[in-house]
Amino acid sequence: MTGANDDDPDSAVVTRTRAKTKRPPLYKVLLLNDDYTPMEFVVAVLERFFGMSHAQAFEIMLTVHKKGVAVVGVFSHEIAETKVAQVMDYARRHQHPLQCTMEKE
Ligand code: TYC
Repeated sequence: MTGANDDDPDSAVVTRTRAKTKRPPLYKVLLLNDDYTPMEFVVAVLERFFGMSHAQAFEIMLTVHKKGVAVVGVFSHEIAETKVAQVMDYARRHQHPLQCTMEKE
């Protein structure tokens, strides 16, 4: 540096206060209620694809049933996409109208 202010301690401009270590965005995976998918099927989905215990899965299923929607997990974009695809494919193969979506947290 050759500027005229190099020896003036008050002339420095602070442009960065922390390291730029941005975390990748996270996505909520949501399960939606419907009138036709059996409760036991939803519980099985939550156990199979989201690693929940039976009690946990039953509780979340009831939340969706009563409130219309619930967050069933938070993941990176790629993992969330995979979970949604797995649930939608499994539901379709069993001919249930269960819907699963994702949204940025
Ligand atoms: N409402 C469904 C029923 O009464 C059960 C259900 C729960 C369906 C959660 C979807 O994501 C869901 N059979």
